[in-house]
Amino acid sequence: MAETIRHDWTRAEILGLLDQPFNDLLFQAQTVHRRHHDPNAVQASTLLSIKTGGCPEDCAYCPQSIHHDVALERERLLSVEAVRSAARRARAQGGERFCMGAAWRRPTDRQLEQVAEMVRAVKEEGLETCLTLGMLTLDQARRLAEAGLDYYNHNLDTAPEFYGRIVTTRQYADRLQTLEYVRAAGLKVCCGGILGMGENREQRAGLLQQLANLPEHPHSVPINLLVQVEGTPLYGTPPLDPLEFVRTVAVARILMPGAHVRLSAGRERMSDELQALCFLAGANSIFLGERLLTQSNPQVERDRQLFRRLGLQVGRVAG
Ligand code: SAM
Ligand code: DTB
Ligand code: SF4
Repeated sequence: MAETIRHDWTRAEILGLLDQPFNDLLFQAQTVHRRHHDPNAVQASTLLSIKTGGCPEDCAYCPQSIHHDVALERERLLSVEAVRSAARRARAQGGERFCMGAAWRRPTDRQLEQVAEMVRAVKEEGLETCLTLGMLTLDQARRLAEAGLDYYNHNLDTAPEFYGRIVTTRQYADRLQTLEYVRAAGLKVCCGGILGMGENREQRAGLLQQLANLPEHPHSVPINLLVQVEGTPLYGTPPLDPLEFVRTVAVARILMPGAHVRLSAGRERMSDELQALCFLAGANSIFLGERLLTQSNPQVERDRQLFRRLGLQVGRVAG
């Protein structure tokens, strides 16, 4: 049983974990989970898109890229007051962390200052803050830390060898560089990926290997299931076997015992039973609220009923 925190996992070891009989894998993941976390508590984050659409990057999964023909209303950067009221609503729904996302390749210094103001406003409302704005310089990461930002989200998305099939406008190394700046600025890292993009099990192992072998494990690891949006190149990709999704969550839990593993995008199309299996496999965080960035998420009432049935304490209010 892996007890020590490791950063030297080989691809073969990770594949060995993924290949186990399902019951053995889930037992192992749940055992690790219980040593490090309250098994009945789930952290709740809420998303807000602060700048929507018109992104110059060509990520094949994303409805916000200018390279794809998706019916989506573009929106300029929101005002600080609009963000503050969204944060109040999120808090009233039981959210603990407020995550703001912008469809940028990288922010300008002027944009960064505007976003820093939003961070201050959200902190005043009593929520933890997270941002995802694309690439940052070291100086920008430091300025966000000074504004009181808690987390920065920057996903590796998939294995290095599959990355070129998904994005061509940036390199894997660019992502790793921003993650390094974020750590150097003392911000907490939120970093994960997307499953169901046509990758194979070995490539899922490759993503997990990259995440687990970062100099520090990310504090939060969002595991997204691809939301297939009409007009994006990945629309029509053969869906991933749901049990393979659960396996990947379980291995993320085993490799990164202290992290919050987040059952992220794609929950709306999952059955209650599949979500329950993901929690059993060690997922202990979700996005709460009816919208992700541009796509929909389960209704809060459906979530409440599920959490009640599972006896899970989610966010700041009982399930
Ligand atoms: N532009 C910034 C960036 O890419 O880093 C921040 C916003 S971007 C929308 C944040 C993350 O959302 C991506 O890294 C990706 O993992 C996730 N995402 C985007 N579209 C998705 C989709 N259709 N299904 C699942 N996850 C998606
Ligand atoms: C993450 O890993 N998933 C969130 C958050 N980080 C920013 C975003 C999911 C986006 C899903 C597609 C959309 O709503 O546009
Ligand atoms: Fe732009 Fe982020 Fe979407 Fe890629 S994932 S197209 S960088 S908004």
